[in-house]
Formats: sequence, C-alpha cells, structure tokens
Amino acid sequence: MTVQNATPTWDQLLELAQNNTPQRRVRRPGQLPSTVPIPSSLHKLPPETPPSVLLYRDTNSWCPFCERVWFALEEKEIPFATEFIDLNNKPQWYIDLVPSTQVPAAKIEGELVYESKDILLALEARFSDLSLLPTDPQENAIAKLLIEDAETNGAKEVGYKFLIKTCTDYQELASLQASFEAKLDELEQALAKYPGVYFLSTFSLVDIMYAPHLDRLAASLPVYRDYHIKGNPRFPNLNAWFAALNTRPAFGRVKTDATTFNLLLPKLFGVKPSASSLPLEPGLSEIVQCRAEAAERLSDNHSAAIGDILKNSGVQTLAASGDVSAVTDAIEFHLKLLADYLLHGDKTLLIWGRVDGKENVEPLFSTVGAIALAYVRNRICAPRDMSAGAAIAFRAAADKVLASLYLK
Ligand SMILES: N[C@@H](CCC(=O)N[C@@H](CS)C(=O)NCC(=O)O)C(=O)O
Repeated sequence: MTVQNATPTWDQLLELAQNNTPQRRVRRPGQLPSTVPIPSSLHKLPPETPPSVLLYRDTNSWCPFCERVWFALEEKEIPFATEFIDLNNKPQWYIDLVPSTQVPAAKIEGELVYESKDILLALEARFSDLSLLPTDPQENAIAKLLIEDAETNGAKEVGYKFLIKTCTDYQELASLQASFEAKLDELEQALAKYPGVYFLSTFSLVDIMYAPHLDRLAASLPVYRDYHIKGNPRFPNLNAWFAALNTRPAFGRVKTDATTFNLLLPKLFGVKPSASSLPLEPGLSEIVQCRAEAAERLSDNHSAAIGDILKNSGVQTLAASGDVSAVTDAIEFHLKLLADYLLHGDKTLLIWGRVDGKENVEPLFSTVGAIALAYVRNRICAPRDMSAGAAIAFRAAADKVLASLYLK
C-alpha cells in the first residue's frame, strides 16, 4: 500500500472535525473574506428576524478598533450582522454614510454610530443585559473617566511609535522605550486600584478599550524591538490582566494570534523583525477543540486552499511540462496529512522521512508538500480564517508535519 492510499477522504476528515468542535463559518463564494464566523448569539433570534445591530468592519479583521466592538458584542451576547468594508477600496456608499469614513461603524436599531468608544457606550445604553459598566454610581463614574483616559492618555500611540518608528540611533530607541514603559507603569498602577485583575472591580468596557491594542503590542514588541511585556517582572498586574483576558471565551473568538500580527507588520508598516519569532503559545495547540476547528476549516475549505497554494506559493514551477496534476495531488495529500494530524495527534502516521521512506515517496512529492505546508502555515490569518487558538494549533501541526518530511 502506498502512503497516498492510507489517507482519509476530505468528507471523513470534515465529519470527524465537526464532531469535535461546534465552531462553524458561513461561506461567501466570490466575496472577501471568503468565510465569516457566526456570531455566537445569533441562534437566540427567532427565525427570519434580522439582528438589530449591524457592524461595519474591515475585510481582513485586523482593525483593533473593530475588535473592541466585536469583543463587546460577544461579551454581551448580542446577535449582530456584519458588513465588511475593504479599506483599500472603500465603497462610495460607506464614504457617504460615515462622516469619519473609518471602521468600525454600527447601525443600532437603524441609528448610525461611529468611533469605537461611542459604539461601545451606545451598545451599553441600548442593551442593559450583561452590563459592561459597574452598577455602583461612584464606580460607574470612574469607569467613564477611565474609558476616556484609555482614548486620550497616549499609551497606545506611544506603544505603536516604539514598535514601528525608524530610529536614527540607539538613544532615540531607548527614549521611545522609556516613554512606553512610563505609560505601562501608569496602567500597572491603575490595575492595582480595585481588587481582582481588571481595571475595575469586574471586567468592563475599560478592559475592552485596552485589550486589542495591548495584545498587539505584547505580541509584536518582542519580535520587532526585543522588548517583552509578557513575563516582564516589572508588570505583574498587566501579566495577570492578560492571563485573565485569555480565559474569556469572547476574547478567544475575536482576538488575533501573535504570528498573524508579526507577519503583517512588515506589510502594514514597512518594519523589519529584530529578533527571532516567539515560540507558538504553548498549550493551545494541544486543545482538542482548537485542533478540530483548524481541521474543520482546512477540510471545509480545501479546494480554495489548494487553489491558493498552486497560484501563490511558487509550487507550479515544479510542474513537468505545465501539467499540474501531480503537483495538485501532492498538495492535497499533505493538506490531508495535516488535517489528519490535527485530529489524531501523534496517532497519525506521518511520512517520517523522505530519505527513509523513499520507496513510497517520490522526491517531487515531498518537495511540493514542504512548500505547501510552509506556505499555508504562514498564509492563514486569525481571526479572518479561523480563531486565534485554531490558528496556533494549525501552525504547530504544520511545523510538525513539515519536520516529519525530512526527518531521518
Ligand atoms: N478613532 C477611531 C479609529 C478607527 C480607525 O483608525 N480605523 C482604521 C482601521 S484600524 C480605518 O478605518 N482606517 C482607514 C482610514 O482611515 O481610511 C475609532 O476608535 O473607531
């Protein structure tokens, strides 16, 4: 029996994956993004009832301000619809509709609101269930001040400047770092004001205002500035805050993984990494639901993934006389191996060595497989294509399968 014959079908892989995760996406053929997550509370609406909230957000799900609003909608379990705006080619109707022309914007019961902070406050005013503001009047007043402060205190701007500014000398870089650390010290003190790990006595809009920005900075500063917030003993409260945020299911649905941020930064801001990338966040790649979600995405979307790899990874140059069938077969085989490994972990029979397995595996086969796996490992974006946890599991599994191809 050849290695190829041992692989399951995509339908078998999809069924097994779906048995192990409730996560599903809606396919949108011919549109960007090509799949979208289903808001976790949409099922609460009676059939045929349109949600009373419409969120306008960026096509690629990279915008931290949109993430704030999405995070609050998921925390408050509000069913909502989404309209995606291509920021590189904004439709005229959107420019006419939204005075700032930026995302996010929202229609709440038909009324347009824009600016993420104002949308958060409007959602809070309209949907009192699962409140994200304290009921105690004094703490509520402090919450409003802290929300305003999160918008105006410059912490995120100073952080992004430290991350992306081209510095002429070391002193300039050191001064940017010192300014950012001073802001982090202020946040560290703010987090100490109430018992518990959040900015107020419970999780609130204040946390949501900071979460997407601090999460991006904590993921990218180690790689681009060799500077760590996470694990830094100077910031114990911030570290406890990050740990608590990461236990919130709503944050798990909306956040981006560190690799997505770090792969995007050169494209977005023209910066270059100064340190090697961080290891994939430990633990998540072992969680069955994360692995199953990654396998579900891959199995459900395999035709598009194969098409993308064929078109964009350079693998077509290996096709003999322009016949891509052998290349396509090899891509498909390795993607199935990846899905199978995600679902069965170490029980999956990996190739374990082109050298040792050469009776079974043609060199072209492994070469194409290696390119396909390396390409797709970095091609996926969270949460555009799958949740951050699934993306981490996906990348970890791709690394493992890739390593198996040439292991002696
Ligand atoms: N202050 C705004 C900032 C929103 C913002 O900067 N959005 C960016 C995407 S991350 C945008 O729409 N950029 C496109 C543009 O400015 O034309 C908010 O909080 O909503």
